[in-house]
Amino acid sequence: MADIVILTGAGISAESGLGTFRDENGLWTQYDLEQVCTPEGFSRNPALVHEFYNARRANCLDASPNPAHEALARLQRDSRHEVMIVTQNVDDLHERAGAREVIHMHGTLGGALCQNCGARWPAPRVMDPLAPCPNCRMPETRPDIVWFGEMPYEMDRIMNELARAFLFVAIGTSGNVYPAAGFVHEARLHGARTLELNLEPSATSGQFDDSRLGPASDTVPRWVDEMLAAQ
Ligand code: BV8
Repeated sequence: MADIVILTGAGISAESGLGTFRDENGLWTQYDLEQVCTPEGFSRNPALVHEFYNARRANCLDASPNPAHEALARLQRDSRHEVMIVTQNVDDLHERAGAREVIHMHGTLGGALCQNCGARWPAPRVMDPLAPCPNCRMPETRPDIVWFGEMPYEMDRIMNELARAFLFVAIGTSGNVYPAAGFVHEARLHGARTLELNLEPSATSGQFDDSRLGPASDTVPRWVDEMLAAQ
């Protein structure tokens, strides 16, 4: 069980070159969320959705973890506390920085799912809407990503960890999307201290005990150094 729960969002991967969603020229200014991030959008135009995620999968392969990802992996490795990382991100930069057991509550670009039979397998670099599912052969494959209106993964486990943690830290998230944006409330309900590390104030900044503004590649290593020096 974790003593420290860390929630990350697109902002932690921004300095690795991966787009955020709601910053200026963010992903939601280039694509219509309804068309590429909802089950309805997928059934209307699966080719557009695969194009959107194929582009992000390619970006992800070209990207590298930044000092913020590396600092969190160091905290997990060197802290005497149990540290759990829950991410809204679908990239694998936490893992490539050495983090362990990362919970991807919104799924991953590296996963594929069959809409027809529920089979899961590692996603190819480029997913094709006409490709048959390796299990049921139906051409209903999709990225294993949680879209709006779909239940995020591992919610029970996340809520259990929030109920026990003494510290909740949110990094690089605008606090617009639920249930992730509600985690700070959940943590406070159970007496945890709460810290936000973000480039600018988020929609939930007022709910955090402490908030440090700045780029994650600067604020996260600094915070991790403090945590490790204090133990
Ligand atoms: C659910 C997929 C229930 C992966 C995403 C009406 C109808 C239907 C649903 C709802 C509704 N009203 C509310 C809802 C719930 C809905 C929701 O919250 N909508 C919002 C918009 C109001 N949520 C859902 O639908 C969720 N599911 O509720 O299910 C249910 C119950 C029972 C049974 C079934 C279902 C599902 C939510 C997941 C949706 N999937 N994406 C992908 O494509 O990547 S959401 C998308 O936004 C991403 O996943 C991302 O994780 C998420 C949040 O974005 P952020 O990570 O915060 O990124 P953002 O750009 O917003 O912010 C970046 C931040 O970083 C900024 O603050 C910026 O300042 C900062 N930053 C930038 N640079 C840096 C930095 N910080 C530090 N350093 C830097 N360098």
